[in-house]
Amino acid sequence: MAQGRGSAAQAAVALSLALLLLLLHSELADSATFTVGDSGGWTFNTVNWTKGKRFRAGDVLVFKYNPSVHNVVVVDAGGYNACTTPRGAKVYRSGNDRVKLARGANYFICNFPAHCEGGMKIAVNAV
Ligand SMILES: *[C@@H]1O[C@H](CO)[C@@H](O)[C@H](O)[C@H]1NC(C)=O
Ligand SMILES: [Cu+2]
Repeated sequence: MAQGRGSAAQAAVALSLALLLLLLHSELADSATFTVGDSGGWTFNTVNWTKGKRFRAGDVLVFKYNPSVHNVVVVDAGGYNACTTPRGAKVYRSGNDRVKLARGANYFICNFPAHCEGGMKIAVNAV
């Protein structure tokens, strides 16, 4: 009897684990990876690349660029609109940066002189 109950409990645990893995898997399957600017990469006039795309929290943006002439700076709405870099802003400069989107507004600019003004900025709303 005791053994019967034991295996029933084990089966329940196994089932719960299986369900948990299934949930985790579907969460992962849900997240998408986007190459910013598509084949053109992260460059001037990328500002409208986001149009018509649907982003979710946890999706990954891949910024591909030549790091000797561009970078990726995480900014706020003010920094995005005015092309300015807030104090302490996170700067990526590898040339192949993967950035996970947070829920809500995510703003990125290149802060090399005049690049943001040249449309090297994106605003991404992740739901
Ligand atoms: C981006 O879209 C806006 C609004 O439609 C437009 O005025 C602007 O010229 C576009 N910029 C580029 C670089 O295509
Ligand atoms: Cu740039």
